[in-house]
Amino acid sequence: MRYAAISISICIALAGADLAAEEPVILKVTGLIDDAPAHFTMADLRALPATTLETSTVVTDGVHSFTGVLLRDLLVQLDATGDVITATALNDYVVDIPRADVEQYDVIVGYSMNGAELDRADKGPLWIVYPREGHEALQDIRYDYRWVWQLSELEVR
Ligand SMILES: Nc1nc2c(c(=O)[nH]1)N[C@H]1C(S)=C(S)[C@@H](COP(=O)(O)O)O[C@H]1N2
Ligand SMILES: [Mo]
Repeated sequence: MRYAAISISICIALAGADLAAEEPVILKVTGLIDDAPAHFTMADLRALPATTLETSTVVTDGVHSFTGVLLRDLLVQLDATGDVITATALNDYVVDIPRADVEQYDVIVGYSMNGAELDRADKGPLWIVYPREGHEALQDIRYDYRWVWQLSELEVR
């Protein structure tokens, strides 16, 4: 009886591990938030209200449609209190994003481009996208640095 109970719990544990393997965490948020660290899978991000921006980028031709979560809303949802967000990418690229950027502009944590999920081998799975189309001030190298592709972590400071 006891062994049966143990093997059942092992089965449950393995089933849990399997589910976790199917849905990897793609974004970690740390620092000055309510309950750090916060972990998001793609499904978690897709469950939040989505925003779509039509914008040019510095690395592609023409205007593209990007969909993702407003960084402003994500920070509010997490009760973030800091003024700077340090963004880190899978390739260890790190840059500071002033929170004022996301208050002033609709900056998104983008997960799809032209309706297709961002490719991990390219700029995905997450890309910070600024609405540079229609905001001339954003067409500047200072902002280009903040378009973090392959985003993996945000630290609120
Ligand atoms: N993950 C990641 N994001 C990044 C960078 C990088 O090296 N890694 N470079 C930044 C810089 S310096 C610029 S100008 C823009 C465009 O960089 P790219 O032309 O190398 O794509 O992306 C920014 N985002
Ligand atoms: Mo750059």
